[in-house]
Amino acid sequence: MNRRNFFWLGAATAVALTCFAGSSALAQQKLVLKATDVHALGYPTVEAVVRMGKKLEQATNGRLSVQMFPSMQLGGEKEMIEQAQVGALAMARISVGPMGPIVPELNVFNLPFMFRDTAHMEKVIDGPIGDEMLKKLSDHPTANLIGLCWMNAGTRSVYNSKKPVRTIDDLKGLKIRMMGNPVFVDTMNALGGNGVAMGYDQLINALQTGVVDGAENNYPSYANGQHYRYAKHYSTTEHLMIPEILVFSKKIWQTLSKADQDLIMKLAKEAQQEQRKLWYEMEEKSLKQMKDAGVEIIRITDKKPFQAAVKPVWDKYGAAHKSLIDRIQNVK
Ligand code: GTR
Repeated sequence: MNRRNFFWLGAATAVALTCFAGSSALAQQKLVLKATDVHALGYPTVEAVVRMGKKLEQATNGRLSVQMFPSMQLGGEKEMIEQAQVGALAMARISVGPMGPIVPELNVFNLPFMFRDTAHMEKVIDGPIGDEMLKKLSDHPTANLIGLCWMNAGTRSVYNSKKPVRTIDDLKGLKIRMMGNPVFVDTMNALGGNGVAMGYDQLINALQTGVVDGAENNYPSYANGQHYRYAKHYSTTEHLMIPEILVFSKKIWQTLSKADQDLIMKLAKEAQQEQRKLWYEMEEKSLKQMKDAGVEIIRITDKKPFQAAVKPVWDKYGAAHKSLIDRIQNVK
């Protein structure tokens, strides 16, 4: 080897070494994954993601961690979805409610009285249909989100400030806030009320000022969100059972190694089961909180008139997804 070649070889090795050192330094670089939720610290969905973050930190010796922004600190669910889409945050725990307009198949979960009971819903999200729907979201060409896992959110029932709703006729004339997705406004209108689409972040104010007479949600959101302060009549209409979803920004996901992606997926599946336990505890705690606060809980045992009234909603939103609906209904 002459002197000149020797020089070039040396230079090339130096470049290669620098690149290697650079990429391994990059691999070792700490990454803080920002996560958000509309609910406060201690709420089952928030707690499950916080715990997932701790496990992630431990498994990677602190290289990957999760920073939680609870209580709508980064806005409502619409804003959360948008921020995850552009990579301004890594993880968002959102209801499937506002996801329907983005991935049409997901809207099937948003149909009123879709699931027979909680056990049915859990079987669907834990099974092949649940996996398929997460994949539908992850593969969606413009959603820019990865579906990590599902979470429980109980059943949603109507509450209002005006009067006890005992039958479907009592809903007439009530302005009820619904999540921002036409399927929900149509559902409330079909039930005889006036559905008003609004973000969760605006709801407490709207209840307080009388912009709406009421809303609909599960016990934990109603109790933790302090909605009972303004709307004391809670009627167990149980018209919606919508699972929640933990999404990851595709933009950030694509920068992660396969091993890190697999680890996050694994921990998310664990979070799905952990959240469920926390959920049932929180439901009980919330019901007690409601009773202590003097909420009038009206038990509606005959759901038939409510189910019959939403038939047009099924015709409008379900027709395009008949085979998926059949498969869900056949899950025993
Ligand atoms: C809650 C749910 C939130 C949000 C909220 C709403 O039950 O956990 O993600 O969707 O309802 O009504 O907007």
